[in-house]
Amino acid sequence: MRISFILSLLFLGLVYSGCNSDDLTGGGTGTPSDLQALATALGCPTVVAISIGQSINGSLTSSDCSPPFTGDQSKVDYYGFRITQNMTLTIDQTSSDFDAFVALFDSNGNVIDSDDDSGSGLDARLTLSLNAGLYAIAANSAFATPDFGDYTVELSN
Ligand SMILES: [Ca+2]
Ligand SMILES: [Ca+2]
Repeated sequence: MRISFILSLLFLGLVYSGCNSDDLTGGGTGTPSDLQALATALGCPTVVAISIGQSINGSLTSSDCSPPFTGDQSKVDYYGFRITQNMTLTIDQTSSDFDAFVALFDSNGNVIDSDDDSGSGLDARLTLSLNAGLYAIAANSAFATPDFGDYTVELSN
């Protein structure tokens, strides 16, 4: 098991800095090469690593990337993660500044699912059963016009 795990990492050409608890539970932060792959697929230079159990504060501003939704002039931040086993994860995006909208993309930059208001109030929540792989959370606003302000995105299981 351990050997095959290491071999599969070598096969993928991934370089891990060392073992940590995330590796053992099958949910780990994306490596730099993972994040670069997502950035290329999404057409956005900045993809921030997020791990299971982590909550990150961010803000949408005019200098952020545009989402790949036709005719959508809003802005988006991306958060990347890799899971090494199948699992059910929940993504929450909360904001008191704007109407949160969250989407999940696969490693090819294709949208898997999205949510507007399944959290509290206008907050967004996605719960998905995911296969092992590389994913990007899009922290977005709900409307096709720009909406700026602070938010929090959280990945949990
Ligand atoms: Ca931002
Ligand atoms: Ca919403």
